[in-house]
Amino acid sequence: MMHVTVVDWLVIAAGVAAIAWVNWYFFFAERTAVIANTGASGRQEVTVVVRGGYEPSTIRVKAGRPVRLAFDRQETSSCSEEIVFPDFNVRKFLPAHQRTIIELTPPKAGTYEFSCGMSMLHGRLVAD
Ligand SMILES: [Cu+2]
Repeated sequence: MMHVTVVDWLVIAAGVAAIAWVNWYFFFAERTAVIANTGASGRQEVTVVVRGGYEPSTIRVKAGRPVRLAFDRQETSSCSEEIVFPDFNVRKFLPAHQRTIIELTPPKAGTYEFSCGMSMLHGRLVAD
């Protein structure tokens, strides 16, 4: 017969907590997703507030159509001073307390990550 120790229970509890956290994290990320507004030109527009992270951090767009992102940086913390879109070869400086426009077109459906220059803050464009 299997002998279950307190340590075993702690390992199991930690595993369950980790799974719950991952589920919550992705659920929360989906909940905070926004769908880009589409103007008459067909261009998709979103404002992203940069303050200790990206808000919203998940942006849903249509693939194959231009996206205009306005990064509104409301802090001076050096962490967020650069924005990087590796899939688009974009690396741009975001001046504090200003809006910086980045335009790109997701070529096909998929998830395109973006981050700060040190890869500490994360967001994503989800194109479908
Ligand atoms: Cu950073």
